Amino acid sequence: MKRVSSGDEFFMRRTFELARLGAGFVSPNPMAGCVIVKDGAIVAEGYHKKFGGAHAEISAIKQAKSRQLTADSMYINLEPCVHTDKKTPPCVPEIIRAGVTRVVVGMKDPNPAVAGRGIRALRRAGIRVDVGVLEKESRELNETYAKWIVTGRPFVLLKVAVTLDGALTLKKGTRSGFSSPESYAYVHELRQLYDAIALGSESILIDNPLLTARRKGQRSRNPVRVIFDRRGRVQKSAKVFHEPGETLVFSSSLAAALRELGRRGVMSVLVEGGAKLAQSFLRGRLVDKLMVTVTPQVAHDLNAPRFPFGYIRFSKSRWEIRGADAWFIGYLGMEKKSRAERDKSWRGVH
Ligand code: AOF
Ligand code: ZN
Repeated sequence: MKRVSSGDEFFMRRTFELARLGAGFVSPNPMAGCVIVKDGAIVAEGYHKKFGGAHAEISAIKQAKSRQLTADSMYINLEPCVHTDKKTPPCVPEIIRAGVTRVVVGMKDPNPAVAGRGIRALRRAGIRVDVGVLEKESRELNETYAKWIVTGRPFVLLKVAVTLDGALTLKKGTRSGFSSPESYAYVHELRQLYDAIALGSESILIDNPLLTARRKGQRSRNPVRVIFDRRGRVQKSAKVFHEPGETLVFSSSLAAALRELGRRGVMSVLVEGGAKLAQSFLRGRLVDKLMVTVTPQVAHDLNAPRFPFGYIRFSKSRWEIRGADAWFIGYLGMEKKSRAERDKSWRGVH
């Protein structure tokens, strides 16, 4: 039985804030945050700071000990680990030793090496464990990790910006940045969150972008830049090759490239453009999540190119407002149509 109070949700939200401080530095581990509560107040906090470093629970326990406080409850967005044969010792024995009497967990660890074993081990030690507080939010926080740890392939987010009338540029044959400053700031957050940014050769040739993560006042790291260039058109002089961080060029199929990235521990890919690459990802059913930034401007030209969505179907979706823009966020559902029907819907979009 789950007994959840609004206090539980408050403390769980704090674990998300802490977990996010590790964004971009912990992959391919999950983001994890932990708070220790005594008599209804937070007495210690911790988060997973970098890959190979201490887990969130261990940092929080250390902080509580340094303040000579004992814990009664512990909140953590992800089930504590029990498995060995990894970089750090398992958390469960430390939690038991710390004398915690109740553990509140956002979600089960989808890692097949954990998958409920951590929860069972805590319960066997007589600790009350409540699982599933803000579970939906916990899952979204680590959605890229969950896909990669289970399938070995990276989670793919496709991001597109369009005008109110669905155009990709204001005028045919031009490139125009039309999103709001708030949307641009969020794109840099996404670049921090995702392990890799992917672009087609066309975008490199036309825009010559930097593809770095630039956030004001926070530590940033650059994602791996991935360029899909089947015809070898991108020159070594392109700016992406001269920025800090790694740049990989693939001439293979997208599916093969994603498998290779997954093998290298890249658990998430942000596809930023252009329209042709986006279409190939959608067509190959390689997209997990789609974000469309809609700006309150209309194209100056009825011939401005439109986004070639083809036939897609969303399993879940929502809108978020950032500055003047509305962001559509949708998850791609499993196709019910046959392959032939789907291909028919794609015909004519090139
Ligand atoms: C936790 N707390 O803060 C994290 C967990 O190689 P290691 O020792 O860092 O272990 C990585 C695995 O531990 C990872 O695949 C996932 O199952 C879990 N991550 N667990 O209790 C944390 N980051
Ligand atoms: Zn752990």
